[in-house]
Amino acid sequence: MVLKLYGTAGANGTTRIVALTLAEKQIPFEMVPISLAGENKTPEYLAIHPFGQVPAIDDDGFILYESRAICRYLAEKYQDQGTKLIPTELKAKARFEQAASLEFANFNPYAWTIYFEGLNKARRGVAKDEAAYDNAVAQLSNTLDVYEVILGKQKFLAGDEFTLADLFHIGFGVFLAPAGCDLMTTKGPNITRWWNEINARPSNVMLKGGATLTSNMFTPEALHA
Ligand SMILES: N[C@@H](CCC(=O)N[C@@H](CS)C(=O)NCC(=O)O)C(=O)O
Repeated sequence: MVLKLYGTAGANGTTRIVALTLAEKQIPFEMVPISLAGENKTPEYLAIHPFGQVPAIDDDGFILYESRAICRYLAEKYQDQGTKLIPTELKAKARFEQAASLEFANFNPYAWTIYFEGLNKARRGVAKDEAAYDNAVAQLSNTLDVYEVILGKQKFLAGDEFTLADLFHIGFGVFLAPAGCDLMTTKGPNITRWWNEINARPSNVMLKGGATLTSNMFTPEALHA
């Protein structure tokens, strides 16, 4: 049975990183769009994801939720297919886990707050909490000061190869500029080089263009069009 991806049709945020992983690994999938206007809280969907969130997958009866766990599972299951997203050598893998932890602890909380305060609330006509937004920008700026040093010594966050640790940044990183925060392209030349490169992964370019996430959309032809 083909893998089912439950997510938002616009492939935003956490759905985006699973979609990008499917594309990088060239894994066939069926897209099951879930509307966050209530479809995610139905008993049927809660049986798949007990928190009523997206994304989730059903891989031939194996249900998994939490976007980063899904990406790791897919990268390891299809280790020899497509882009190698998790190193196998012990120390390289440890460096990957180090970089993935940085994203989760030192990048995502601030990027998410900037998105939520600066873009999500604006779209809903709700006033932004200026203090929360400014604090998140200041914290993200501190994180990026360190990224600038790391990326001055290596091409990507876990070393010289692109990994899931870089890919995880794309989910909410793409929302920063539309939310009024230009740090990814103004903070330093090494961050700009890195961000421009990962942001230009062909699957992300397709989704940034506003494409609706559909089953098996990442054919080699579409990715290299
Ligand atoms: N830690 C979870 C977060 C998932 C999450 O927050 N998903 C959002 C969409 S990006 C959602 O489903 N929101 C609806 C809700 O929480 O009710 C993951 O990475 O999968």
